[in-house]
Amino acid sequence: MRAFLTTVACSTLLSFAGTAQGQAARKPTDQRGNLAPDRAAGSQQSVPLEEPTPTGAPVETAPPNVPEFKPAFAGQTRAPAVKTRTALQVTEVASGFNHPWAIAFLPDRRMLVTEKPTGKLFIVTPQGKKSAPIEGLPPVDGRNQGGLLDVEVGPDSATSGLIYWSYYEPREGGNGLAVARAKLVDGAKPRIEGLKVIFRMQPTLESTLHAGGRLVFTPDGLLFITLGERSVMEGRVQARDLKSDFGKIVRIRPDGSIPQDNPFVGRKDARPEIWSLGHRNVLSAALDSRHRLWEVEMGPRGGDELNLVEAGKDYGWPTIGYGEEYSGARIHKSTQGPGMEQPVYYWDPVISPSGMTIYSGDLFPEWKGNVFIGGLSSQALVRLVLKNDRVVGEERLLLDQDSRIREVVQGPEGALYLLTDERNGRLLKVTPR
Ligand SMILES: [Ca+2]
Repeated sequence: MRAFLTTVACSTLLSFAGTAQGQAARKPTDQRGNLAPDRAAGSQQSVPLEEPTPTGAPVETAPPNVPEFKPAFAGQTRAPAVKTRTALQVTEVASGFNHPWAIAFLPDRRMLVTEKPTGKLFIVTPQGKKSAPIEGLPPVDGRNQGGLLDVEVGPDSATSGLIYWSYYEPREGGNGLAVARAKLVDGAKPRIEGLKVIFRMQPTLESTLHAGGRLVFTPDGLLFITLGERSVMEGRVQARDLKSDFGKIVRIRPDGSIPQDNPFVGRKDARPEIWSLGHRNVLSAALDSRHRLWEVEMGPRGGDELNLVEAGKDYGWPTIGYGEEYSGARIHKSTQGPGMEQPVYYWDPVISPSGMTIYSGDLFPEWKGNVFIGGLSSQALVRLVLKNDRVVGEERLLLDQDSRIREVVQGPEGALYLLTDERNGRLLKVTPR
């Protein structure tokens, strides 16, 4: 598994020293695009024991949007800046993807790559050769933040060939997030067979925003699905309502059935698939080395959050939080409330998170246990150093790429693979130089 892929396929080699990242290179990070924000974990002690806890100034230097909200504990925001010592090489593996959203590795090291607005799914070789779009996927509602979103290879894919994907599904009376699975049939014209929709977010409502859509398989073969609250007020107010899937993380079996040890099974006032509640729009999620689920959710202005997600817990949106409306209007009376969890960390101004991995590879020993998050409006690969489940250091990498980063995954050989969110979206690979 540690064999390094020496085939550098690409057209372009872009290099930079990670240590040369300075504040001067920072771009404004608090301006999102015109669209409403759209952005979906694993860890242990991420600092080797001999490493001192970082100290000093934070990486963020801009003033907060909501200065009247103060952190609940030291280190909940603006952790000290840290710098990667290893010089990085960024290699463009492939390009020409129309707003790609997700990467998943097949057992043979080829990748599945989704295109959000077109609903197309491609197979890409490690050398960057792209297949024809896989035939047979159901139609998507590709407007705005909808479309074809995450893709995952099933836990038994080597024998079953099953792949899983999430998408905004057009429905009678609106739309909603759905998750489907099928067997991938390889060949010159790849296709799927045995399509089954295993999950449909309820209720149906018309919205092209805040879909959520990250998929995370657990080692015991269960599937977490992150679900946004749809952005429109009718959806937002359901984020803490157990009768609605909006603003929830759910846990199902790969065939769509409900694990009987889910926290709300047996309650008449709750949907049994719900794992956690009170989320806004979770576009970053990953397991740590202890198999715990972490997520980063796209907050309002000044309110992006990192959370450690536990069964049955309420993460507070829209009742509590650290941000405000884009108009500057108040959302929350307070940052804290009874029965509601505090984020482990928050960003004000925001990073606009999408994609997440908790590094477990051998290619970058200094990154073990660190959290990597794609940044859209921040146009950065955000690195967090954790210690005892708190953030003790933050770094913004790849600012010289001038690109919104939609996805970050760890490849089988320990490199990071990224997607840029643009009309000519690129698949990038990050290795030591
Ligand atoms: Ca929260």
